[in-house]
Amino acid sequence: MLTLYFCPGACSTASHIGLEEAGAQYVEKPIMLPKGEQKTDAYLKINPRGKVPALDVDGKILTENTAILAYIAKAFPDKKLMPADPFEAARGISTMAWFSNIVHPSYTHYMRPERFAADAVAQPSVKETGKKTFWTHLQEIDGLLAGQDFIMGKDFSVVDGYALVFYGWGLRAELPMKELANYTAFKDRMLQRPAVKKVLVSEDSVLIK
Ligand SMILES: N[C@@H](CCC(=O)N[C@@H](CS)C(=O)NCC(=O)O)C(=O)O
Repeated sequence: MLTLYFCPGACSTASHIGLEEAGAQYVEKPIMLPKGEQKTDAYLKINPRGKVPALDVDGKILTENTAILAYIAKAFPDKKLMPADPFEAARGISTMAWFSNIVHPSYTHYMRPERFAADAVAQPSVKETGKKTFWTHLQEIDGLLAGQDFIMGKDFSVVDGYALVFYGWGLRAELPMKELANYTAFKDRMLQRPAVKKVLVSEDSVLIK
């Protein structure tokens, strides 16, 4: 049995899309970050780091989008959610690691500057730098999509749901997302996918406003 712990609009949307694209049977457990539900004793028993997503697989917990998405792709091989070629599959993991380690934290600097500078005077600069850095990463993602439909090439993979999360965050940060023509076409292509649409509607995503 699979149970996904997620928050609408958070990076956990990537894992949510992965499960839906896999056609998996799973239970949804929303953890509302704005209400601090990630810090409750009950949730800290699931993920002591107090973060979403977490995926319960038959009573064992997997955290980190990169691992959850790699697991989903392996667990549902018929869906071909990662390239079959070992090098290409590793390249997919590499891109997700970059999303997780570099792209996501730049947005966190923008959203939560107080986590990076205790001095309130320094926080506006942390916020501004985070936003600028996030934008350069979005431009890089736009470049990755030049001449291809999906992040890994011509075929959809679990990496794509993760890439879509940052488009939505760019909209939230009021960045000029329309300037990113490849990324915008990709976002529109993703919205045509019934599984993606279902998740975004259920999460009341900024991507479908
Ligand atoms: N690298 C992790 C990042 C997880 C993460 O930072 N999740 C955020 C939501 S986007 C969270 O749960 N934040 C709650 C908090 O920091 O209190 C992943 O990809 O799963």
